[in-house]
Amino acid sequence: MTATDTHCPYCALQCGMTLTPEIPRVRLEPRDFPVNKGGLCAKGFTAADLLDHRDRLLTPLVRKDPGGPLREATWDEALTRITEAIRAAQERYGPDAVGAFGGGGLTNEKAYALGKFVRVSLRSASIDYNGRFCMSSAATAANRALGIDRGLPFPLEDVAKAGTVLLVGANPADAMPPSMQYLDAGRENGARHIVVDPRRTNTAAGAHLHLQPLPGTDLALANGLLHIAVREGYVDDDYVAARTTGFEAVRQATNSYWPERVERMTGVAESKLRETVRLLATNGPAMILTARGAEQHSNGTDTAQAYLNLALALGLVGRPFSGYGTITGQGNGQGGREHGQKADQLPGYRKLDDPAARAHVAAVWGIDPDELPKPGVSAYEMLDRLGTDGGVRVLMVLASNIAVSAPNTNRVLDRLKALDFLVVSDIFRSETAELADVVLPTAQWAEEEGTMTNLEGRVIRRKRALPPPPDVRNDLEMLAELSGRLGRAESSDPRTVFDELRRASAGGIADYAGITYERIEREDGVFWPCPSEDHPGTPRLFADGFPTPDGRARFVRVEHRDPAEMPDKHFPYVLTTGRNMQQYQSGNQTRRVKALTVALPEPRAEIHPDLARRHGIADGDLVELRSRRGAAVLRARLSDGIRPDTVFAPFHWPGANALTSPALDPHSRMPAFKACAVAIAKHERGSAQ
Ligand SMILES: Nc1nc2c(c(=O)[nH]1)N[C@H]1C(S)=C(S)[C@@H](COP(=O)(O)OP(=O)(O)OC[C@H]3O[C@@H](n4cnc5c(=O)[nH]c(N)nc54)[C@H](O)[C@@H]3O)O[C@H]1N2
Ligand SMILES: Nc1nc2c(c(=O)[nH]1)N[C@H]1C(S)=C(S)[C@@H](COP(=O)(O)OP(=O)(O)OC[C@H]3O[C@@H](n4cnc5c(=O)[nH]c(N)nc54)[C@H](O)[C@@H]3O)O[C@H]1N2
Ligand code: SF4
Ligand SMILES: [Mo]
Repeated sequence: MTATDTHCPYCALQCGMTLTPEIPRVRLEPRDFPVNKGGLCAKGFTAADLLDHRDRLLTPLVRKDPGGPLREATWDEALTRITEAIRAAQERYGPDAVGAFGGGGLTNEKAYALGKFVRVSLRSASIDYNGRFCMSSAATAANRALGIDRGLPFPLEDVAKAGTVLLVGANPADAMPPSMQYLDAGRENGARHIVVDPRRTNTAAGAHLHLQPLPGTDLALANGLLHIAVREGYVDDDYVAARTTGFEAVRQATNSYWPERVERMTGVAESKLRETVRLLATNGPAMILTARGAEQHSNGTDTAQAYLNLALALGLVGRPFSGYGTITGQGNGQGGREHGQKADQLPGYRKLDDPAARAHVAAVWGIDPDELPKPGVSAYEMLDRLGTDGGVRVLMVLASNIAVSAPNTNRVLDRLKALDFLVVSDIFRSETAELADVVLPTAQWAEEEGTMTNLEGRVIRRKRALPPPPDVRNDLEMLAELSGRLGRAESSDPRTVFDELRRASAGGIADYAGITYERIEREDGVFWPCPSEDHPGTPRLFADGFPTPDGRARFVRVEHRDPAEMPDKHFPYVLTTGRNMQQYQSGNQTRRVKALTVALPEPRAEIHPDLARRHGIADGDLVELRSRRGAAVLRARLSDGIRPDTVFAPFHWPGANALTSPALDPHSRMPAFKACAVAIAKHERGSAQ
């Protein structure tokens, strides 16, 4: 049988793999693609196990009576119910009462089609997606500072050439194992890596320095590093003068972040702060990379901004093997935030409130610009208002399992139950699908064509290696059919949709106009912006200038703020949440892979032995964590690698997000997944979750 070159279904590394259909199963082999160079993690290696998994959804499901069970149905019945629900809600409450929640795992074509479906076929403003929970803070900060949000402004291979890398709230050893080859190569050549993480992760364990701050104090840390850089004469004055604006206000703001004070605020020793600055400034080329640990806070945008300020002051951005980047997470986390499934956005990273952007996209879509809705509200705000006056009454969820992954899930579950009608498109019956009125079975990655944009901004091809099961459709087909029933014909052919996306993005920030399926194939991916077919694409940004009105990068003054919720007498510890190597996101896929659940069968809360002792907890005991919003039971894993005032819980199972705080960053509307206050107690009976 023929082999098909494609990419992993999971994270933003988008490791190359080859699939060969065989009887009875598909053979999956790693591929020598420029990003993974033959490497795969345990999730990638086992991804094909889900193609013929017995839990797979094979027909639409419909709930005939409220409270009754989900039963198998035909596509016609399912889609008829959906169109009826849409019409009824829009007649009664207006167009915005029907909304969609998308995902950063969707191909560019599907993300684009979903945004267009909501704006044009539904005429609704109500759309947002799980990237709001993921990338939004770093994206907002990069847009402010650099005029563009491309997670890494350079290929990943540049990391190997950096002399110093500062990783803030990033654990690639677990989140993107094959990417470690670049850090390892750097280290072999004498590079110094500094990891900022409240836990001694596998990434931190291999680094030259590990800074272990209290969660939520990364902004103070960055301002403290800049303070030292100013005092010790490390600021690149020529670069600052020639290529930036706004430094003076930032310099003044950092005056009060003297090292002793920053040590008190963060818990990081002054000597380590000084060593970090010295390495960044003198052991170049130097890079600063942030990920969710720094960004998923009620001050996440300003925190990312503070690291951008530091990178600009040291003259790193736009120099070879240097700069600032954010490590994008989901498979299409980058492309998914460029083409219109975000509440305020049109394709090509255009803004929905920009008249010129509206005119351009409306012309491609063949409508009047006035017919385009206004920007809608962000993900958690939309969820928080489901079923209320002015809120969404009929919600379509594609590629997200919000019942597990949204913050404050007890509230979100209440709101989902208050909907008139919930539609979920998924591969499996997720916790969210269990609440739906209609569940639509969708094709998996190996069964569809499309493009994805990886963490480097490299647009790559997802290719079909085998057909989906007979009664399973992909989301493009589903959206086109639904749109047709609502009176507007749309294509379900990925190439046709991609060509339309190219036109819609032309001239925008994320310009895909010159990218074709053939070029992607020939060139091992094409980096955007790529405005014409004879343009080589842009692997590296900022060498000559910034896409801001005056061509300069902007410093933005930022000040430390305490996390929205601080520990107190009743909830004395900080809970932070994140990832384990063997599970992916809400776990709806990876909890069904035997090899992965054998390796990690249940959620484990990481607790320092001192804290455990205080509460009579031994390794392997069940513990109950409680916050103001809910409780969760997890298995204790004692580790002296975590701060004694901090508990870490993975969110791959229901539970962690019953605890988390929905406090939103004021700029990005990112929830504070990485810091809330909890109490802990030994749990005597029952099982984890
Ligand atoms: N195995 C696996 N890999 C994944 C995923 C997955 O679910 N599983 N998901 C993918 C996605 S969508 C994403 S977004 C990426 C995320 O990739 P990462 O951001 O690397 O992963 P996280 O575990 O969320 O957070 C990283 C680290 O931040 C630390 N941290 C917590 N609070 C703070 C804090 O206040 N300050 C600092 N400095 N650090 C803190 C945590 O201890 C954790 O080690 O991973 C991608 N890869
Ligand atoms: N406490 C806490 N919560 C977090 C985070 C954290 O660090 N801590 N991280 C946040 C982050 S960074 C992220 S990215 C989110 C992720 O959380 P979710 O958005 O829940 O991500 P997934 O679990 O990947 O959900 C994707 C769903 O879509 C299905 N799916 C896969 N491909 C397709 C497709 O092509 N079409 C359709 N229709 N369905 C598909 C999968 O089976 C799965 O059910 O969680 C956020 N929540
Ligand atoms: S690192 Fe990411 S893309 Fe690579 S195999 Fe693992 S999950 Fe897949
Ligand atoms: Mo993410």
